[in-house]
Amino acid sequence: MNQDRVAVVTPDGTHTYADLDRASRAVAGALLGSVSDLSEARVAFFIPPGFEYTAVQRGIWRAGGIAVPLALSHPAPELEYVLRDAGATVVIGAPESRALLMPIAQTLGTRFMTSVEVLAHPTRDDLPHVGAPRRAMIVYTSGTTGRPKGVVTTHAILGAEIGAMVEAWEWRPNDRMLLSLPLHHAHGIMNGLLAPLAVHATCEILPAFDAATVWERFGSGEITVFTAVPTIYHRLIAAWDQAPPATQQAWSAGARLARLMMCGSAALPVQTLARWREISGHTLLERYGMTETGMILSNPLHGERRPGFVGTPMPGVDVRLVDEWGAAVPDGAPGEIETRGPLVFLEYWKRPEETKAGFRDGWFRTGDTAVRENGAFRLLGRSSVDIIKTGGFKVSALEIEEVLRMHPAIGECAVVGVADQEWGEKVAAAVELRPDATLALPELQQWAKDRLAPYKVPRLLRTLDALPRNAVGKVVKPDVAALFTGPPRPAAP
Ligand code: MCA
Ligand code: AMP
Repeated sequence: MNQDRVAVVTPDGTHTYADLDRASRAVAGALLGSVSDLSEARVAFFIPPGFEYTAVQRGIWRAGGIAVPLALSHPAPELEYVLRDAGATVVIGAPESRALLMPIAQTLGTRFMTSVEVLAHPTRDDLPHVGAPRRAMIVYTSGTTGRPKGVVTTHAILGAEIGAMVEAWEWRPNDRMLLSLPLHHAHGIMNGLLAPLAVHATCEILPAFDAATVWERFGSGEITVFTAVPTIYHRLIAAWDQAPPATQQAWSAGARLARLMMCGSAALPVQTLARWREISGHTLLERYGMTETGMILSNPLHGERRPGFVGTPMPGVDVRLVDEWGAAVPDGAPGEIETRGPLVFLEYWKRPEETKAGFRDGWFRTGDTAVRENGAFRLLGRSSVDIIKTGGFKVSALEIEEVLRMHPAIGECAVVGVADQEWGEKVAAAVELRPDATLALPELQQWAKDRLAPYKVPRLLRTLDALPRNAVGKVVKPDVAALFTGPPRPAAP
């Protein structure tokens, strides 16, 4: 491979594969110090999407460590939870994160290093041999049970997940990806960053999503591949609609030169797909995956992409639909998606019971329901009402409820997802107040944002005398959701 090829482009500059090799050997040298192998030590990192992120991620791997990406938007309690749960020995942060991370690191006895410091370290050549079965990454994802769980993948699993995408979507060295997703989740990390780098293509990385910047980059005609969540396409459509006609024309003309635009992480509304086709000329390729499984279903690169469908199994992936007892359902009948094969994660970090519960006869149970029609899968929903997808982020209603119960005005509460055009679902909280307490949404949001990631903060609030409950006193979530979609009810005094 020609090391002078461009690997990463950021607003600050252009970085070749040789630069990436050098920088990652520097990071590995800084992390290894006097040892020869990190031997799966967890190294967390809090770095904006860009070249430094990429170099630190590789450096951790080259030193034999497990990379634990942290979310830039998370407040201290969420970061502390991840660092503690992962047992991180080191956390690498951009210099401006020192004030946020240092106190947490001190509490936990974790070493804090700045990205500047590790990248300036002399490069190291005697790096350990890191075999495919080694653990490589832990990505935290919300589940039905309380706090987020660490999804562990090995180098072999990452390789299989990347290989399937490269094959299905025909990644080539002359591709240029535009990446505008956060890099603490699988969509951005795997589909956005690692797939293009695996074939020595170029990844153009934005520090954060911005609709006008994305359109300008499309307008250049240089971008060949793009991937995003439905909320991002919704925002891009809104930005296009507001632009002057000449700008619209230039943006659309450039976008047409791309070879592939993909969507996933949440259901793509058919109207978004249709409108995007009108303004960009692209029929979005919708695919389905999970942090635990990589990408397992995809519409075809060549051939018909059916609106509302997520296609057929990715290369090397087994997918089946089963009833509640694990028996295969016939075509046309709804069933839970189960999958097996080399892409499936190794384990939930330090949670053997939950790992075991996630599988049935060697098949991973996704919790998503689908139906197969003429060979292609159509998603119907999730088996748990307590999982909410908002802006492409998966959040746990139970986790949010646990935090909200700590609010002094809240006696009891129930959190649900409410359908929304822009966000897919919005986080909504129904609460029973304590005697004589009052609570307004802005006040609740202000309180919650110090404790929860921004996308877990409730966007809707109803205060009630009593939550809807069944005969045994259990809160009935569909009835709670109806509070937000039905006619407005008078608030509790
Ligand atoms: C942010 N805001 C929200 C949400 N997120 N409001 C409601 N629901 C949300 N989910 C608020 C912010 O706090 C802010 O409020 C206001 O919206 C505008 O913020 P802005 O900065 O414009 O929005 P943003 O923070 O940029 O978020 C929009 C986004 C983002 C770019 C669409 O949600 C995003 O990057 N989503 C991608 C998620 C993702 O990568 N998922 C992949 C998971 P205020 O102004 O009051 O502060 S992996 C996965 O699902 C699997 C593997 C798969 O299949 O891909
Ligand atoms: P995560 O845990 O963040 O990896 O999210 C995985 C979940 O995202 C899946 O279990 C699905 O519920 C959802 N998801 C991913 N892709 C799609 C899609 N194309 N349509 C609907 N839901 C999706």
